[in-house]
Amino acid sequence: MPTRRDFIKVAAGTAVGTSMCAVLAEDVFAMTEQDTFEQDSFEQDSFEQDSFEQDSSKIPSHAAFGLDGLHGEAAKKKMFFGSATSENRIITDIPYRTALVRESGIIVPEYEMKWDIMRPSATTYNFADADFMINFARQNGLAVRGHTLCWHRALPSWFASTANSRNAAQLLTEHIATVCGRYKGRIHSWDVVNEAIEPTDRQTNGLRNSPWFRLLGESYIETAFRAAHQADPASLLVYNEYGVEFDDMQRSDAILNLLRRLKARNVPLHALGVQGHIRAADKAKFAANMQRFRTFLRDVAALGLSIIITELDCDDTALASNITARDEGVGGMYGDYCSVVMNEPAVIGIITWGLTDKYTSLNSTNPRADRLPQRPLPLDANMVRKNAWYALEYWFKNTTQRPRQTITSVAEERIAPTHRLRCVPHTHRSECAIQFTLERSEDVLLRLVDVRGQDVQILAQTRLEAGEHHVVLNYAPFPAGVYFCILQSPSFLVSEKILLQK
Ligand code: 9MR
Repeated sequence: MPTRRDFIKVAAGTAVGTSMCAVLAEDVFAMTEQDTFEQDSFEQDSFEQDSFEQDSSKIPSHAAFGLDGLHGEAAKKKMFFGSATSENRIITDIPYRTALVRESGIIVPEYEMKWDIMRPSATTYNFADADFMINFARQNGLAVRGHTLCWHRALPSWFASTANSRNAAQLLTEHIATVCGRYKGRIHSWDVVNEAIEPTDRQTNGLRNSPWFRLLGESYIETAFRAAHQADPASLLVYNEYGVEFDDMQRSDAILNLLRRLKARNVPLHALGVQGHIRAADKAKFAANMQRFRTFLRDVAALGLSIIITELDCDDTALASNITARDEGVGGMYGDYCSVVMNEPAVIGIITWGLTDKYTSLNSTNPRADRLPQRPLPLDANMVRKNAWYALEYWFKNTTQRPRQTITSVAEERIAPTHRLRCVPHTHRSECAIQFTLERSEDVLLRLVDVRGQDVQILAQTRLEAGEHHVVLNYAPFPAGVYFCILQSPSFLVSEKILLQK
């Protein structure tokens, strides 16, 4: 997995400008206000503070902090929308990152919080990648789901030879205390235990014959939840599972019974995560099982649990090559799926497993026979919204409002970064006044991108001192329309939508 160091190498070789190129990889994250870099001077002449204040009211507030994507729609119903993501994509792909921040209110690290990344050895931790994700989220007003504290996959190579029945409980509780403790108060919900049921393994209660089960028996599940609650009492604790949408009821019955046993023992468990890995091939099967799926969700809700759709994507391997037909097939499946889950008040949010087809893990786990990339997600590889996106939007618009927003703080936090970036167009002179404030001396990149996330102009790339900065964009050469102004540094990224009119 690429590290922050890789990012800087990429940045130095490509998009980031001259002053940053001189900075050695290791130094960027360690730079302090004492560092001396030449500072390009910004144009300040034609910027008028008064007119800035006056004009800023014309910008619709929801657009100004990125609530005009799917999360914005979800939030109107006190729900949330988010997606799985990872460090490398965030760092290297600006159009993607712009789309991520625009569409999501919550993110989940696809790799960075798994044992194989966090635990180089039985006694050490790697927090760098998870820290990056948490900091990125915080700086962009996004909530974070933690994934995952206890799973039979993604275990480090030392695990099999080191863990035994005498030390396994200690290993698990120590890991959870350390990781949950470190991120206490910053995680909306933790996938505490992932995929513990597999009836075909023929173990007691339909439990999966996982390393954790072999070492500790069923008690590992309770142990994990209690440890997570102790370390981070404010986090919503989730049992996360797949394969409940259409089965012979063996899986869903086993899951429901596990949830019942946990609740009966007063285990701190707050929600079921329904992964939602669906396949376009299963359209008829899904329709035939809809009622059973609905009943399952209601039975879960009857236990007093919330439900989060945690990993939605739609495998398109069964569909012919034609892109339009595939997008319609996948979008149709999203619609069918939403017609069930959005109608259940216990379902509080939807997370897709990736946001864009560009980074779906399905191409490696289940490649298409024709070798074309799969199209399972709401945005295509160019960040253009597809049928699946519109299906989600439709259902967020048409679902009933949930009683309580579980990530209220996101909407508030999203406002904060905009204090650092404000853009006010002056139509009569085709200029846009851009103002931002830096809390400390940083290397910044300020750019104008179009609605597809393509660069239109680099406005500044330099190291700047702490304080307020002004830039004037002359947009006379560009067509009128909607653009995004993006300000980024190694420690934050903020964007603002601007309507440039002439
Ligand atoms: O999408 C993830 C894939 O890239 C990883 O290689 C794999 C192992 O870490 O995990 C995948 O994500 C899984 C998630 O963590 C749990 N539910 C099933 C997901 C898809 O396999």
